[in-house]
Amino acid sequence: MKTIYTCFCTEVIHEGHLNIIRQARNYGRVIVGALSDRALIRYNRFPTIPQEERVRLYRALEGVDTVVVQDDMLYEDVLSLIHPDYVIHGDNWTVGPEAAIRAQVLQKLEEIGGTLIEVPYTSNEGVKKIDSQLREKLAMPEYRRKRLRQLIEMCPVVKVLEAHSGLTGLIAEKTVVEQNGRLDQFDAMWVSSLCDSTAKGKPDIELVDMSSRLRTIDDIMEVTTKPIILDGDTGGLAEHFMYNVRTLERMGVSAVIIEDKTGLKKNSLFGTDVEQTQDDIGNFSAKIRAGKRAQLTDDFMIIARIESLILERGMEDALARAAAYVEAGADGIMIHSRRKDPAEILEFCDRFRAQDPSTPIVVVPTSFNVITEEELAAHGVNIVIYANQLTRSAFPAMQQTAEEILRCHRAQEVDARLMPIKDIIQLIDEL
Ligand code: SPV
Ligand code: MG
Repeated sequence: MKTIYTCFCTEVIHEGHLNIIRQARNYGRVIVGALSDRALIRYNRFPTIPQEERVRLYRALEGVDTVVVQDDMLYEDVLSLIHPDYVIHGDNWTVGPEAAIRAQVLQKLEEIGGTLIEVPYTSNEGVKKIDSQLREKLAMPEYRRKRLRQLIEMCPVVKVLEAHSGLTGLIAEKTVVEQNGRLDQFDAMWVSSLCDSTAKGKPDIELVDMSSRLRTIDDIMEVTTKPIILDGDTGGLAEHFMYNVRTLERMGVSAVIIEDKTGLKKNSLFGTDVEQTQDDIGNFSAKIRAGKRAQLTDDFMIIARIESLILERGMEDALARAAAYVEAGADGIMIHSRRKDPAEILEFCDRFRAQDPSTPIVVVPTSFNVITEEELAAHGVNIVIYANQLTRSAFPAMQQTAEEILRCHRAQEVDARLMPIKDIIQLIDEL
């Protein structure tokens, strides 16, 4: 008997999936691939039920003979393994980033002598409703909050993009690229103090207060589902930090990163060009402990940021602080540097990993931008934050447009490089 293969990544079975199975049965034994969690988070959307449960869900469907796990969004390995006579898929993958996956399936089928069957994609009100309900579920605080910890477990490296508004949040949420057939996207968002302040035309000195920062977070949360890491600056007074931890946790923020500075905080990228004071280990550890005491769930993370390299206090100081902050309960360590050469960051990561194999390490490669995510992961880094590149790309574009309109006394000259009006009015999905 012939075999037919299809890959599912859903956690709710709707008419469209049942139609695929119904059609597949006409060709032979039906094998369903369950896309693994690891592959799913890059391909589509974050799973709210574990891989094993999805396997059970598919296995229980009438007409399904076998379920296998497909561990890569490309079909190469799974098709080599099961050699099906047919692959069946909806016809919605002929355009967009998924087209590359389809092309690769066609190539593989030619090699193994199989045929691709495409059926009209089912899109109706019921299917759209299920889709939007799944998105809403992911936006709920209890799902969003724990997702950062889940990502750290699942991914070789968690990739985080800065967001300071609904619009930048949408870019972090929705940007997907296809490269060599594989799709890629960001995992989480960083609410940067620098960019949140800059967007408000204010300096990055803890002047934009927590109420305003929470408002920014809320704007982002309204339109996204990905987890949020807040740049919590110094965390303020320990007594205030405790209340803020509760608030952030309740909102569904996944982590706050606080830096071991005290007094008037200035942006770290100024380094020693401006006066900045590092907190002492005892005080800062007490703040971490206070935050951890206030925390109610196991999901939320308090990450300690070490400024020793920024303030040129040396590697030994940075490592001693890392050990002390972990001892105080920090759920992760962020190490920062403003050198172009990543050597000191890598030395810290190697030496910290030798003393602590599991506490997550976070880096912000703004200055040391030559290094790739993969290289950082090889030195034990878990989270990479692209902290300000969106703001730095938007500002010059806007400034150039403003200057050119002034020079030309009209807007025609700038129009060619602008987003078409028809695209901007359709940019935001309506309910
Ligand atoms: C921020 O994005 O506000 C940060 C990272 O704190 S840095 O600007 O590099 O200090
Ligand atoms: Mg900051």
